[in-house]
Amino acid sequence: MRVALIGLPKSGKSTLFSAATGVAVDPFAAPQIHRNVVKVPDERLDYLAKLFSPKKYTEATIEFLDVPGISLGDPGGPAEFRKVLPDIRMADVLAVVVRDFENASTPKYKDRIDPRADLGEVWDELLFADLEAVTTRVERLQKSLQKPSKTHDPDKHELALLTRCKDALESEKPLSAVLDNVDERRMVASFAFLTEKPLIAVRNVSESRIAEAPSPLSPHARDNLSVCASVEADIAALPPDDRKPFMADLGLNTSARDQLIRACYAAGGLISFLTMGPDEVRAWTIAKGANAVEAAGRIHTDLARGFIRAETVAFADLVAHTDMKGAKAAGKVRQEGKTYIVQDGDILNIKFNV
Ligand SMILES: Nc1nc2c(ncn2[C@@H]2O[C@H](COP(=O)(O)OP(=O)(O)O)[C@@H](O)[C@H]2O)c(=O)[nH]1
Ligand SMILES: [Mg+2]
Repeated sequence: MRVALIGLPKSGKSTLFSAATGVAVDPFAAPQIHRNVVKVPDERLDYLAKLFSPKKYTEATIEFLDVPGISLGDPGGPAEFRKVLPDIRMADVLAVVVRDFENASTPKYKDRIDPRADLGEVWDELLFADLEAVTTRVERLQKSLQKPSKTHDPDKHELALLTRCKDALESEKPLSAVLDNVDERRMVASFAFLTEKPLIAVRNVSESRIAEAPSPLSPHARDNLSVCASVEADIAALPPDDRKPFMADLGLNTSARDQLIRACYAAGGLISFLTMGPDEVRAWTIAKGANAVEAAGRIHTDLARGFIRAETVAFADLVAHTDMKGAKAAGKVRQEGKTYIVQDGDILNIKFNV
């Protein structure tokens, strides 16, 4: 999964990126995209590792992108935004970071601290970017439809759909509300529309409000987080064993990094399944709703091609009965077929034949 941290300038995107990845960003470097792949911490893997002492321990991964601020009021701002748009379009989830912190040494955007208005401004840019892409394509299709061509029928079909998209965007509706079936989404997939992507609002609060409960900032956000990015970046820079006590002192249960990862999985409609054995314990990311063959294919195409069945046990059942032997004795190990919908935390052993 790829997550883009976006927002207005100086909202704390790079600071949150550091908190999420542990990678420091030079505040004086020229604006550019930073990327880092993070291992997704998973306590379930720790349990499995104790059972097997495996040779390899492989977490799922998530990639974070720190994208320079959207600053369209500035001269050159729109051009800068266009430059980073293709990278934002590659993301599966957008996390919009908005400023809600006091800091005398950080100039305020438009001389205000107004997270709701800031998020609204970013949202408008996302709508506008999609509208621009749709309009360009609509005009091209209208032109080509005036002449006979081999693609007349599919073009007409696409034009009808994109016209609906254009109408929606013009009345400030996101495309996630327009594209309501798989076929339509597939038809426009190559546009990688921004308002079709799940969005998370991250309110970056002052140190004094660090343990504040999140409150919704926009009806368009699937989830809302409230974090103090600067403290969280300090936490991420500590040796792992020192983090918990430091957080406890601040009244924090979950780090911004873990909150963000969890929210991205949920908003992105993703789950993990696990595999285990003496060679490797491993977590794999798949879409919620994926079946056993799709899960097998995630591991290796051979496993999907030669799929016979998936020996399955829920992680919670394994723990309740200590190990595989106990789970088997309790009748908790199931033999599932191709159409079985994999659940978060399922431990799979794919039986296959190629
Ligand atoms: N007090 C305070 N300052 C912050 C916080 N988050 C970021 N800053 C400061 O705000 C400035 C801009 O942050 P940065 O992450 O570079 O913003 P970006 O432009 O969105 O990447 C930096 O000087 C940060 O140290 C925060 O939670 N509290
Ligand atoms: Mg930055």
